[in-house]
Amino acid sequence: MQLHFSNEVKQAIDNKAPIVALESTIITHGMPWPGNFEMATGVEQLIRDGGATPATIAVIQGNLHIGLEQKTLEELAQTKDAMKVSRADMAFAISQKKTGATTVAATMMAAHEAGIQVFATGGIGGVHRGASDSFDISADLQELGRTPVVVVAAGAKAILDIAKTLEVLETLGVPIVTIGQDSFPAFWSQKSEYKSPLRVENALDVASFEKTRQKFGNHGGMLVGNPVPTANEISASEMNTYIEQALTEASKQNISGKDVTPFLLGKIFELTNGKSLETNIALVRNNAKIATEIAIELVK
Ligand code: PSU
Ligand code: MN
Repeated sequence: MQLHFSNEVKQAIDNKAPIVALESTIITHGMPWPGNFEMATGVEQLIRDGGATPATIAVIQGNLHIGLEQKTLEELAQTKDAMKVSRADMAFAISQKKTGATTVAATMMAAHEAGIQVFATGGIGGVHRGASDSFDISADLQELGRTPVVVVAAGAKAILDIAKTLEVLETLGVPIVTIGQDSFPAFWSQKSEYKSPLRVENALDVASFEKTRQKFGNHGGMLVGNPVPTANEISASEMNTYIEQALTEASKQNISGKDVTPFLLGKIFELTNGKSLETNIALVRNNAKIATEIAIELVK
């Protein structure tokens, strides 16, 4: 596949320097303008300041970009009709010359194609509540099962069925390792009621775990759970009332398929008067920092 690299990513690849991939669905479908653009540029800068190169991934008019120039990123953040591109849509978006934002699944796929080993996001997609009827299980999970990229996330959102999400990842052979606590993080809140299968204390431990894992062939992805900072968390009990309302609204309006996650995020943003967005930005930044440390250690 022909990849379109930004200048800084091209240089980093030539120098074998550390690179951190970033997704773009969070920009177009996860947050409103202009907070989405501020988040995206802020996170990129944080990665540079930490000593790595950011590579925001998206499909722009049919070209798969690994790293976006500032102007392109700004345009994408304002695009109202960008496709939400998961693994299933990638080749379609490219062949049909579409502009689309990549999900966790598609970003992993593209990052791996570009030789990038580490990716920072907010939260992964997972098994939706009510999945036994809807069968709604994010392609992010399958991707973690097959593509060798380390994904740093603040866990999975409580809009999902976290217990089933953990079970599916276990079935797929995906290690789930949480940094600094026993509980698997719940996105807006530091702790879920579920135990993380594995625990390490810092980014260096993750890197050494990953280096060992790389000695096995076909090792698939790894999920690193990094809890939201204390100052930015919203308690699970407070979030639960908003989540219940958002879920009720989604079922009333018959929201299904790709629209479910963006709809719920948008509703929760409204219900929290934007507070959920502040938390979302803080946790993505926190994940970018850890991902940068992991990426630096992995190229050593
Ligand atoms: N988590 C967020 N914000 C997001 C998403 C997840 O905090 O915008 C996006 C990611 O791109 C993830 C996608 O890959 O939602 C999952 O969508 P689905 O459930 O349709 O697979
Ligand atoms: Mn889905």
